[in-house]
Amino acid sequence: MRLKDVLVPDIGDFDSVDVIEVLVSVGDTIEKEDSLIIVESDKASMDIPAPFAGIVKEVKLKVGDQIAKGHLILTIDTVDAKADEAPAVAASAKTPTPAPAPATEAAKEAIPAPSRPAPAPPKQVQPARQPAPVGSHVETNREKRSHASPSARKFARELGVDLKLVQGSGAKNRILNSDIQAFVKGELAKPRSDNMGAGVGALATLSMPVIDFSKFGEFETKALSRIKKLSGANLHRNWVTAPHVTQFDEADITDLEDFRKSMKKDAEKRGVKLTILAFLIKASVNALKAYPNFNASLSADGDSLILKQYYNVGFACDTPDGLVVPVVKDVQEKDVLDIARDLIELSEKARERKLKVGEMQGGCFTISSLGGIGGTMFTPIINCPEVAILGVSRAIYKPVYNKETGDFEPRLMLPLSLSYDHRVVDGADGARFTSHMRMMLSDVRRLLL
Ligand code: CAO
Repeated sequence: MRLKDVLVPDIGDFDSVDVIEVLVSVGDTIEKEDSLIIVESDKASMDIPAPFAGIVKEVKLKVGDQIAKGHLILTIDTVDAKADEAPAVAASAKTPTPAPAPATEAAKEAIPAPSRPAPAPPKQVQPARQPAPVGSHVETNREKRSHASPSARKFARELGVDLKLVQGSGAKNRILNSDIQAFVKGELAKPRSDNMGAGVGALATLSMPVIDFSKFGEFETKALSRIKKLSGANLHRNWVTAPHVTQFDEADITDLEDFRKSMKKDAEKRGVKLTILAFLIKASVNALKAYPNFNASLSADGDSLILKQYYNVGFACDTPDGLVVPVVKDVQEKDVLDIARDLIELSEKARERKLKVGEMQGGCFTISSLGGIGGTMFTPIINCPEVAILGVSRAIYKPVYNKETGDFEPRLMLPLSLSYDHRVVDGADGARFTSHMRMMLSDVRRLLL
């Protein structure tokens, strides 16, 4: 073992400077010129590099210490590492013999000047450092800190930015001031969920790691559509603010489907495509009337319930640009054919990007039908400030036991998934609502009354 002390070099015109970062710890293997600490004066911050390679045995200062020229930074064991002497080694301070010299007798080495002294850089100024070769122990230590100049670090500290989260665009991924600015802009542009405090305190989530996907294979980047960005932010807010419960049920729509098919030709003559969705909208308004808490919104202060006297039902519509929710207005005044007509008009407009803002506003309840596509069940996200949404999956024939005949009969069963906001709706009412829907859809006469 050959121990050498590393002292603070000439730091220019300053009596003392503050230690703002200690970049190494005991046991670290370091190369000559690796940054050891960062110090800051009232004018600038600067790295202090290692004068030689070795293994750190003791660190003699900490963040917040005030230090001056000659102050002991740390002790390095230079035996196992290649002791590449710094050019500015003071002859009088050199260790006369190699190990086993005790630490107290360790040689006092002068070291190169800081990498960026200010205001007047002396001739010992070191150039900006580059990372050590990948795979070395030093690289592992460096991974803990980001590759940035002292001024960029200072800038990040002033803005409260954690450099580990910033992607560098400079040479060898060095983080530039412009990267920090771009990071802050990006963070500010992200949707906030201040309303319920999600994302803060105990609910705070880990930030998503920045992953270099090219390490795993080829890929291409495709920008999200404006609709996807908007609906994504809304869906996220709704998901984290409303405590969701999803009630599942099945409705026997065998008779309804027979009726729909019998009406289909007639409807087509009138220019209308009659799908199950029109009947579902009609049935849902009947259920909303029976259970008014579902036709409601929480007031902005969360202290009361706004019970609506109108019945507007939105439906999720899949478009090439993403999901939109047009609203069928005043359903209580419409028959099934009127509703089917509105569905065609609104979904065509949605797909041609011709929907007006007003045609997507004022909804009381939403239906998301994936029945034309497939699937057995799903849990839809509430379209806040509405308090419930009905998910509909593909109807299939199932054997259903008939108590009167004692036989199993093939019945067309429609899966229903009702997600509701548990702040407003109790579980019992959730089950009552889907039971009501089941009853309405199973008896077409009731539905059309
Ligand atoms: N079970 C079985 N068949 C169904 C069905 C169901 N639940 N729902 C619809 N069908 C049938 C229709 O009756 C129609 O059959 P016919 O041609 O014999 O009449 C066929 O499937 C196609 O229906 P459709 O999808 O064209 O019409 P629709 O009124 O049922 O739906 C619309 C219209 C706009 C809701 C739909 O086109 C759509 O965009 N669905 C996607 C909604 C979505 O993305 N939701 C997810 C939101 S959450 O991410």
